[in-house]
Amino acid sequence: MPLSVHFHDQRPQAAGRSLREEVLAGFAERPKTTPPKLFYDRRGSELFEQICRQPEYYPTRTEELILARAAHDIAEIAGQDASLVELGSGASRKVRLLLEAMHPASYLGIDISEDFLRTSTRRLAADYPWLEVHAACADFSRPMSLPDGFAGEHPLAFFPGSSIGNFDPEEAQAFLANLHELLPEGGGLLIGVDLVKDRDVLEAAYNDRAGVTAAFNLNLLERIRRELDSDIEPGTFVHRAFFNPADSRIEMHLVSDRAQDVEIEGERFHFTAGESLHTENSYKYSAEGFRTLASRAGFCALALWTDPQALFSVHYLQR
Ligand code: AVJ
Repeated sequence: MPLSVHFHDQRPQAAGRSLREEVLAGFAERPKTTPPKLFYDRRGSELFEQICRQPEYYPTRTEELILARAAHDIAEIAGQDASLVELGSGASRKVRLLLEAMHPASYLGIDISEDFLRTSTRRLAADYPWLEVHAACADFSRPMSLPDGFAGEHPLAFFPGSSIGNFDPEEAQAFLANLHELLPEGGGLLIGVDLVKDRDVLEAAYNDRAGVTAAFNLNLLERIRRELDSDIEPGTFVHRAFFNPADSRIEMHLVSDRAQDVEIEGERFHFTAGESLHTENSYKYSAEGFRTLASRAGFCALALWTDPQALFSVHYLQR
Protein backbone atom coordinates (compact mmCIF):
# COMPACT_ATOMS: atom_id res chain seq x y z
CA MET A 1 0.00 0.00 0.00
CA PRO A 2 1.51 3.38 -0.95
CA LEU A 3 2.19 5.54 2.08
CA SER A 4 3.99 8.32 0.31
CA VAL A 5 3.16 11.91 1.08
CA HIS A 6 4.79 14.72 -0.91
CA PHE A 7 6.05 16.99 1.83
CA HIS A 8 6.61 20.61 0.83
CA ASP A 9 9.21 22.29 2.98
CA GLN A 10 8.33 25.79 3.65
CA ARG A 11 10.63 28.76 3.34
CA PRO A 12 12.10 29.59 6.75
CA GLN A 13 11.06 33.25 6.76
CA ALA A 14 7.44 32.24 6.27
CA ALA A 15 7.46 30.35 9.57
CA GLY A 16 6.63 33.44 11.58
CA ARG A 17 7.64 34.24 15.13
CA SER A 18 8.91 31.52 17.44
CA LEU A 19 7.02 30.37 20.54
CA ARG A 20 9.51 32.33 22.64
CA GLU A 21 8.92 35.56 20.70
CA GLU A 22 5.14 35.16 20.68
CA VAL A 23 4.95 34.46 24.41
CA LEU A 24 7.31 37.25 25.46
CA ALA A 25 5.51 39.77 23.26
CA GLY A 26 2.05 38.59 24.36
CA PHE A 27 2.84 38.65 28.09
CA ALA A 28 4.18 42.20 27.72
CA GLU A 29 0.82 43.36 26.28
CA ARG A 30 -1.91 44.85 28.43
CA PRO A 31 -4.14 42.92 28.84
CA LYS A 32 -1.80 39.93 28.49
CA THR A 33 -2.70 38.04 25.31
CA THR A 34 -1.40 35.04 23.39
CA PRO A 35 -2.40 34.01 19.84
CA PRO A 36 -4.58 30.86 19.69
CA LYS A 37 -2.23 29.13 17.28
CA LEU A 38 0.05 28.51 20.30
CA PHE A 39 -2.47 25.91 21.56
CA TYR A 40 -1.57 23.49 18.82
CA ASP A 41 1.48 21.51 19.83
CA ARG A 42 0.96 17.75 19.54
CA ARG A 43 -0.77 17.54 22.93
CA GLY A 44 -2.93 20.57 22.13
CA SER A 45 -3.94 19.12 18.78
CA GLU A 46 -4.93 15.88 20.54
CA LEU A 47 -6.95 17.78 23.14
CA PHE A 48 -8.66 19.71 20.38
CA GLU A 49 -9.67 16.43 18.74
CA GLN A 50 -11.15 15.43 22.11
CA ILE A 51 -13.04 18.73 22.39
CA CYS A 52 -14.65 17.91 19.05
CA ARG A 53 -16.10 14.74 20.59
CA GLN A 54 -17.62 16.44 23.66
CA PRO A 55 -21.43 16.44 23.77
CA GLU A 56 -21.55 20.21 24.41
CA TYR A 57 -19.27 21.03 21.47
CA TYR A 58 -21.85 21.11 18.68
CA PRO A 59 -19.75 22.67 15.84
CA THR A 60 -17.90 19.53 14.75
CA ARG A 61 -20.78 17.10 14.56
CA THR A 62 -23.10 19.74 13.09
CA GLU A 63 -20.66 20.65 10.35
CA GLU A 64 -20.19 16.95 9.62
CA LEU A 65 -23.92 16.50 9.30
CA ILE A 66 -24.16 19.49 6.95
CA LEU A 67 -21.26 18.21 4.83
CA ALA A 68 -22.65 14.67 4.67
CA ARG A 69 -25.87 16.07 3.25
CA ALA A 70 -24.22 18.58 0.92
CA ALA A 71 -21.20 16.60 -0.30
CA HIS A 72 -22.65 15.72 -3.69
CA ASP A 73 -23.83 19.25 -4.40
CA ILE A 74 -20.39 20.48 -3.41
CA ALA A 75 -18.69 17.99 -5.75
CA GLU A 76 -20.95 19.15 -8.55
CA ILE A 77 -20.20 22.84 -8.02
CA ALA A 78 -16.44 22.17 -7.71
CA GLY A 79 -16.44 20.24 -10.98
CA GLN A 80 -14.65 17.19 -12.39
CA ASP A 81 -11.02 18.31 -12.28
CA ALA A 82 -10.97 20.00 -8.89
CA SER A 83 -8.17 19.35 -6.43
CA LEU A 84 -8.72 19.73 -2.71
CA VAL A 85 -6.66 21.93 -0.38
CA GLU A 86 -7.41 21.65 3.32
CA LEU A 87 -6.38 24.51 5.60
CA GLY A 88 -5.73 23.26 9.12
CA SER A 89 -5.59 19.63 8.17
CA GLY A 90 -6.87 17.73 11.18
CA ALA A 91 -7.53 14.04 11.58
CA SER A 92 -11.05 14.97 10.63
CA ARG A 93 -13.78 12.91 9.06
CA LYS A 94 -15.06 16.02 7.30
CA VAL A 95 -12.46 16.01 4.57
CA ARG A 96 -13.14 12.32 3.98
CA LEU A 97 -16.75 13.12 3.14
CA LEU A 98 -15.48 15.53 0.49
CA LEU A 99 -12.77 13.22 -0.83
CA GLU A 100 -15.29 10.44 -1.27
CA ALA A 101 -17.84 12.65 -3.02
CA MET A 102 -15.36 14.58 -5.20
CA HIS A 103 -12.76 11.91 -5.91
CA PRO A 104 -10.10 14.55 -6.67
CA ALA A 105 -6.76 13.53 -8.20
CA SER A 106 -4.82 15.38 -5.55
CA TYR A 107 -5.11 16.64 -2.00
CA LEU A 108 -2.94 19.16 -0.16
CA GLY A 109 -3.07 19.37 3.64
CA ILE A 110 -1.74 22.52 5.30
CA ASP A 111 -1.26 22.65 9.06
CA ILE A 112 0.86 24.44 11.65
CA SER A 113 1.59 21.28 13.67
CA GLU A 114 4.15 19.32 11.68
CA ASP A 115 3.93 15.88 13.34
CA PHE A 116 0.16 16.08 13.41
CA LEU A 117 0.18 16.97 9.71
CA ARG A 118 2.50 14.07 8.89
CA THR A 119 0.32 11.60 10.77
CA SER A 120 -2.98 12.75 9.32
CA THR A 121 -1.78 12.99 5.70
CA ARG A 122 -0.11 9.56 5.91
CA ARG A 123 -3.38 8.13 7.11
CA LEU A 124 -5.20 9.70 4.15
CA ALA A 125 -2.60 8.33 1.73
CA ALA A 126 -3.08 4.87 3.24
CA ASP A 127 -6.85 5.00 3.11
CA TYR A 128 -7.17 6.49 -0.39
CA PRO A 129 -4.55 4.78 -2.60
CA TRP A 130 -5.91 6.59 -5.67
CA LEU A 131 -5.18 9.99 -4.13
CA GLU A 132 -1.97 11.99 -4.60
CA VAL A 133 -1.35 13.41 -1.13
CA HIS A 134 0.67 16.57 -0.49
CA ALA A 135 1.49 18.21 2.85
CA ALA A 136 2.79 21.65 3.69
CA CYS A 137 3.52 22.93 7.16
CA ALA A 138 2.49 26.57 7.34
CA ASP A 139 0.95 29.22 9.54
CA PHE A 140 -2.02 30.24 7.45
CA SER A 141 -2.66 33.29 9.60
CA ARG A 142 0.20 34.72 7.51
CA PRO A 143 0.39 35.30 3.76
CA MET A 144 1.28 32.07 1.95
CA SER A 145 1.28 30.56 -1.48
CA LEU A 146 0.25 27.18 -2.85
CA PRO A 147 3.08 24.82 -3.87
CA ASP A 148 3.85 24.88 -7.61
CA GLY A 149 1.34 23.00 -9.69
CA PHE A 150 -1.49 23.30 -7.22
CA ALA A 151 -2.95 26.64 -8.12
CA GLY A 152 -3.35 25.51 -11.72
CA GLU A 153 -5.45 22.49 -10.88
CA HIS A 154 -8.76 24.20 -10.23
CA PRO A 155 -8.47 23.97 -6.45
CA LEU A 156 -11.23 23.91 -3.90
CA ALA A 157 -9.87 25.22 -0.62
CA PHE A 158 -11.57 23.76 2.44
CA PHE A 159 -11.43 25.72 5.70
CA PRO A 160 -13.65 23.84 8.12
CA GLY A 161 -14.45 24.08 11.80
CA SER A 162 -15.07 27.82 11.99
CA SER A 163 -11.33 28.37 12.35
CA ILE A 164 -12.03 31.72 10.67
CA GLY A 165 -13.63 32.63 14.02
CA ASN A 166 -10.17 33.11 15.55
CA PHE A 167 -9.66 36.25 13.47
CA ASP A 168 -11.49 39.44 14.33
CA PRO A 169 -13.83 40.51 11.49
CA GLU A 170 -11.28 42.90 10.00
CA GLU A 171 -8.54 40.23 10.00
CA ALA A 172 -11.03 37.69 8.69
CA GLN A 173 -11.77 39.91 5.71
CA ALA A 174 -8.04 40.40 5.06
CA PHE A 175 -7.47 36.64 5.36
CA LEU A 176 -10.30 35.95 2.89
CA ALA A 177 -8.86 38.57 0.53
CA ASN A 178 -5.51 36.73 0.74
CA LEU A 179 -7.17 33.42 -0.13
CA HIS A 180 -9.02 35.13 -2.96
CA GLU A 181 -5.67 36.33 -4.29
CA LEU A 182 -4.15 32.86 -3.92
CA LEU A 183 -6.92 31.08 -5.84
CA PRO A 184 -7.10 31.07 -9.61
CA GLU A 185 -10.23 32.35 -11.36
CA GLY A 186 -13.01 29.79 -10.77
CA GLY A 187 -11.28 28.38 -7.68
CA GLY A 188 -13.52 27.77 -4.68
CA LEU A 189 -13.48 28.21 -0.95
CA LEU A 190 -15.67 25.96 1.17
CA ILE A 191 -15.73 27.44 4.63
CA GLY A 192 -17.43 26.43 7.89
CA VAL A 193 -18.66 29.31 10.05
CA ASP A 194 -20.23 29.07 13.49
CA LEU A 195 -23.48 30.99 13.91
CA VAL A 196 -24.60 33.39 16.65
CA LYS A 197 -27.10 31.70 18.91
CA ASP A 198 -28.40 31.36 22.43
CA ARG A 199 -25.76 32.32 24.96
CA ASP A 200 -26.17 29.15 27.08
CA VAL A 201 -25.56 26.89 24.09
CA LEU A 202 -22.47 28.89 23.14
CA GLU A 203 -21.02 28.99 26.63
CA ALA A 204 -21.62 25.30 27.31
CA ALA A 205 -19.60 24.44 24.19
CA TYR A 206 -16.53 26.12 25.72
CA ASN A 207 -17.11 24.83 29.26
CA ASP A 208 -17.63 21.12 28.72
CA ARG A 209 -18.35 19.11 31.84
CA ALA A 210 -15.47 16.72 31.26
CA GLY A 211 -13.06 19.65 31.48
CA VAL A 212 -11.38 19.00 28.13
CA THR A 213 -11.60 22.64 26.99
CA ALA A 214 -10.10 23.70 30.32
CA ALA A 215 -7.23 21.22 29.79
CA PHE A 216 -6.79 22.52 26.23
CA ASN A 217 -6.56 26.10 27.47
CA LEU A 218 -4.19 25.19 30.33
CA ASN A 219 -1.98 23.13 28.00
CA LEU A 220 -0.72 26.47 26.71
CA LEU A 221 0.97 27.02 30.09
CA GLU A 222 2.22 23.41 30.16
CA ARG A 223 3.69 24.04 26.75
CA ILE A 224 5.47 27.18 27.95
CA ARG A 225 6.95 25.09 30.78
CA ARG A 226 7.94 22.25 28.47
CA GLU A 227 9.44 24.27 25.66
CA LEU A 228 10.70 27.47 27.28
CA ASP A 229 12.75 28.24 30.34
CA SER A 230 9.92 29.09 32.74
CA ASP A 231 8.64 28.54 36.28
CA ILE A 232 4.99 29.25 35.38
CA GLU A 233 2.66 26.94 37.33
CA PRO A 234 -0.41 25.89 35.33
CA GLY A 235 -2.10 24.88 38.62
CA THR A 236 -2.31 28.52 39.70
CA PHE A 237 -4.50 29.50 36.72
CA VAL A 238 -8.14 28.72 36.00
CA HIS A 239 -9.95 28.33 32.69
CA ARG A 240 -12.64 30.92 31.93
CA ALA A 241 -14.80 31.11 28.79
CA PHE A 242 -17.80 33.37 28.18
CA PHE A 243 -19.79 34.99 25.38
CA ASN A 244 -19.16 38.67 24.74
CA PRO A 245 -22.32 39.79 22.86
CA ALA A 246 -21.04 43.29 22.03
CA ASP A 247 -18.23 41.76 19.97
CA SER A 248 -20.16 38.60 19.08
CA ARG A 249 -17.41 36.34 20.32
CA ILE A 250 -16.55 33.66 22.84
CA GLU A 251 -13.52 34.73 24.85
CA MET A 252 -11.19 32.28 26.55
CA HIS A 253 -8.95 33.35 29.38
CA LEU A 254 -6.56 31.85 31.93
CA VAL A 255 -7.11 33.63 35.21
CA SER A 256 -4.39 33.78 37.86
CA ASP A 257 -5.85 32.59 41.19
CA ARG A 258 -3.28 34.67 43.15
CA ALA A 259 -0.91 37.59 42.88
CA GLN A 260 2.32 36.17 41.51
CA ASP A 261 5.44 36.72 39.48
CA VAL A 262 6.28 34.29 36.70
CA GLU A 263 9.57 34.01 34.90
CA ILE A 264 9.85 33.21 31.21
CA GLU A 265 13.21 33.10 29.44
CA GLY A 266 14.76 35.35 32.06
CA GLU A 267 11.97 37.93 31.94
CA ARG A 268 9.66 38.48 34.90
CA PHE A 269 5.91 39.10 34.55
CA HIS A 270 3.55 40.09 37.34
CA PHE A 271 -0.05 38.87 37.62
CA THR A 272 -2.45 40.44 40.12
CA ALA A 273 -4.96 38.07 41.75
CA GLY A 274 -7.75 37.55 39.19
CA GLU A 275 -5.73 38.97 36.30
CA SER A 276 -6.24 37.10 33.08
CA LEU A 277 -4.22 36.02 30.12
CA HIS A 278 -6.53 36.31 27.10
CA THR A 279 -5.88 33.17 25.04
CA GLU A 280 -8.60 33.05 22.38
CA ASN A 281 -11.47 34.80 20.64
CA SER A 282 -13.97 32.77 18.68
CA TYR A 283 -16.23 35.05 16.63
CA LYS A 284 -19.79 34.03 15.76
CA TYR A 285 -21.55 35.31 12.64
CA SER A 286 -24.99 35.48 11.14
CA ALA A 287 -25.21 33.81 7.71
CA GLU A 288 -25.86 37.22 6.15
CA GLY A 289 -23.07 38.92 8.07
CA PHE A 290 -20.56 36.38 6.87
CA ARG A 291 -21.70 36.65 3.26
CA THR A 292 -21.18 40.39 3.40
CA LEU A 293 -17.66 39.88 4.74
CA ALA A 294 -16.89 37.35 1.99
CA SER A 295 -18.17 39.62 -0.77
CA ARG A 296 -16.09 42.50 0.60
CA ALA A 297 -13.09 40.20 0.18
CA GLY A 298 -14.03 39.76 -3.48
CA PHE A 299 -15.77 36.39 -3.30
CA CYS A 300 -19.01 35.41 -4.93
CA ALA A 301 -21.27 33.51 -2.49
CA LEU A 302 -22.55 30.55 -4.53
CA ALA A 303 -24.22 28.40 -1.93
CA LEU A 304 -24.97 28.13 1.78
CA TRP A 305 -25.96 25.15 3.87
CA THR A 306 -27.07 25.05 7.51
CA ASP A 307 -28.54 22.46 9.88
CA PRO A 308 -32.22 22.47 10.93
CA GLN A 309 -31.40 24.20 14.24
CA ALA A 310 -29.25 26.83 12.49
CA LEU A 311 -26.29 26.10 14.75
CA PHE A 312 -23.62 26.15 12.03
CA SER A 313 -23.16 27.23 8.41
CA VAL A 314 -21.08 26.08 5.44
CA HIS A 315 -20.52 28.60 2.64
CA TYR A 316 -19.36 27.89 -0.91
CA LEU A 317 -17.48 30.95 -2.13
CA GLN A 318 -15.97 31.36 -5.58
CA ARG A 319 -13.29 33.57 -7.03
C1 AVJ B 1 -10.74 25.83 16.08
C2 AVJ B 1 -11.06 28.12 16.56
C3 AVJ B 1 -12.84 26.84 15.65
O1 AVJ B 1 -13.23 28.45 18.42
O2 AVJ B 1 -14.47 26.69 18.58
C4 AVJ B 1 -12.59 25.05 20.67
C5 AVJ B 1 -11.16 26.33 18.96
N1 AVJ B 1 -11.31 26.60 21.42
N2 AVJ B 1 -12.74 25.12 21.99
C6 AVJ B 1 -13.39 27.23 18.35
C7 AVJ B 1 -11.69 26.00 20.32
C8 AVJ B 1 -11.96 26.05 22.45
C9 AVJ B 1 -12.21 26.37 17.91
N3 AVJ B 1 -11.70 26.80 16.57
